[in-house]
This record gives sequence, C-alpha cells and structure tokens, in this order.
Amino acid sequence: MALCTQSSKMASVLTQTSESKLDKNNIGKLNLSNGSADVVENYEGQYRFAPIQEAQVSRAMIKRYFEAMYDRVVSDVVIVGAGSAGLTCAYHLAATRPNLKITIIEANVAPGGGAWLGGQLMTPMVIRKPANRFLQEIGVPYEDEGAYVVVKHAALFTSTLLSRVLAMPNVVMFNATAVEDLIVKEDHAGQQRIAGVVTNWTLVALNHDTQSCMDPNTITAPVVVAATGHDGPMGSFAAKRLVSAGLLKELGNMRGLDMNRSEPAIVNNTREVAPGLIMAGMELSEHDGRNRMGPTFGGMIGSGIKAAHEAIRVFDS
Ligand code: 48N
Repeated sequence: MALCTQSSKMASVLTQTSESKLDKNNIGKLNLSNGSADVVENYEGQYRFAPIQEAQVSRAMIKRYFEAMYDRVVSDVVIVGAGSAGLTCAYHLAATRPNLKITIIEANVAPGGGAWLGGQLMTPMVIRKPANRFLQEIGVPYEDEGAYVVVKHAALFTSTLLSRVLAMPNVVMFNATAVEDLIVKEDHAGQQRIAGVVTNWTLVALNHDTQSCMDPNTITAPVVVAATGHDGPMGSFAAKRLVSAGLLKELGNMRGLDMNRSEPAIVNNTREVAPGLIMAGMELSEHDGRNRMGPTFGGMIGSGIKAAHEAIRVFDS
C-alpha cells in the first residue's frame, strides 16, 4: 500500500512541477528575444542555445507534417518511388509546372532507391551521354570519359537531386510511407482509370500479418507515376498490382543485361501504361519485359524526364 501511495505522490509532484514550469498558455509563445540574447557561439565552454520547450519541438513537427498530409490528400500528380527515375521525374515536373501539386510517396526511410552506389557496392556512378546534361542542370560535377561520364560518388548525384527536389515549393515527399494499392475508378466512358493511391506507413504495411486490420489512407490524383524499381521489398509494386487487378494480363519480367539495348528502350517506352498511370525506370522493365542495364543510370534520368512530360500530357488532356 505504502509503495503505491508513494508512487502516486511522486507522479503528482512530477506533474505539478512540469505543469507549473511548462505554463500551458506560454507553450509555443516562449519569448526567444531575450533567449537569443543568451545565445552564445563560442567554443570555450560557453556555447549556449536559445531556450526551448519540448512541446515546441513536438508541435513544430506535428503541425507541419499533418498540415501537409491534410493538404495533399488531393494532389495533381503522385509519384510512387523516390529512386533515380522518380526523383528525376519530380524535379523536371516541378520545374516545368510550378503550379502542380506533386506528392512523392517513398516506402523507405531513406529516399534514393538504388542510386546511392554505382554497382556491386562500388561508389562511382556511370552515366552515358547525353544524360550528363541533367547533371549539368542540377550542378553535379563529373569526370568526362568521352561517351560517358563518371560521378565520383553515386551519393553526390542522389543527394544533390534529392535536395533540389525537396527545395521545390510545390513538392511534398512522404518517406517511410508505402503505396499499398491503387485507387481505380470507372470514368464516364466506363473505362477503368487510376485515380490515386492507397497508403500506409511502411512499418504498418510490412506488419499486416502481425496485427489485425490496419486500414490505409488515400491520396487522390488524376495522374500517378509509378517508379518503384525492379527489386526490393515492394519493387515493381504498381506493375504487379495491375496484373492482380486484371488491368494487365501478365508481367513481361525483366530480361538479361544489355546496356545498349535497354537504356534507350526504357526511355523511349516510358508511357501511360494504364489510363492515369505512367510507368518509369526499372519498374517498366518488369512491366514490359525489357532488358536490364546494370550499373549505368542514364536510362533512369531519361525515363524520369520522359515521365514528367507524359504526366503533363495526361494532366492537361
Ligand atoms: O532505384 P529504384 O529501385 O528504381 P528506379 O527505377 O528509380 O532506378 C532503378 C536503378 O536504381 C537500377 O535498378 C539500376 C539502373 N540498375 C539496373 C539493373 O539492371 O539492375 O527506386 C525505387 C524506389 C525505392 O526507393 C523503393 O523504396 C520505392 O521505390 N518503392 C516504393 N515506395 C512506395 N510504395 C511502394 N509500394 C514502393 N515500392 C518501392
């Protein structure tokens, strides 16, 4: 008995202290002006930050995240997959159409897909000309080897591209979020068309067999770009879903490696594979049955740019 009174006393003392100190009316209104006067940036043991309350940090995140989520439940274009193809599409689309609400859904905590390394865990990235023009556009230095260029570390390309995409005011990215399904509607002509995506936090999506029904969320959009790659826990998601939803007879399945055949084929065949759904990058190799190209990324860049043009065409039609 004594123990439990002790602990409840403890709890009430804790609450009082934190409550009184935390002054409910003052949360978020902490006057940082004198705080900033206290800010000291010297490194002789005097370094001081402006004061903050824990609640301010939580509210700064919650407010922005859920405002973005609320706003983007209706988007103009949803891009599924933030690999090299999806990110290039997002960049080119956002730069060409700054008035479009572009929402990227990326299943991993870390966006970038397979573009953090060149090949076999080696770091240099090879990009065949003329795709190097995109590197010049976003400011990625490279070594010119004639028919191709080499970026000294793949992460230099991907981090630069990612930072350019996230700096675009009309782009919102939700990473650690998976697309679990497609929204499919019948249009006035009775034709089935993709009208958005069904989402869940990835940790939830990966645990549907450990917990009972954890229903998803939705984002509606007249255009969806699928760029979920050819492998990985949820790779080629949309292509596989088209088959299971009866919108595609069967997967073409990615074929053997042939760089010279595969890269132009992926770029030139990036297209609207179902009404409202554009497919890009290596997901297209699975959808169509195209050759793979291995550790060269110019095809992903070209496919991403082509997908952006296709997205504009479909959105405007
Ligand atoms: O990098 P990937 O896998 O896909 P792409 O098409 O952008 O680039 C492919 C490229 O990296 C290669 O594979 C190279 C050229 N090699 C070719 C070869 O021959 O081997 O990015 C796909 C992204 C990843 O970040 C996934 O996490 C994400 O898509 N993703 C999803 N995001 C949300 N919902 C999903 N269901 C989902 N599935 C995958």
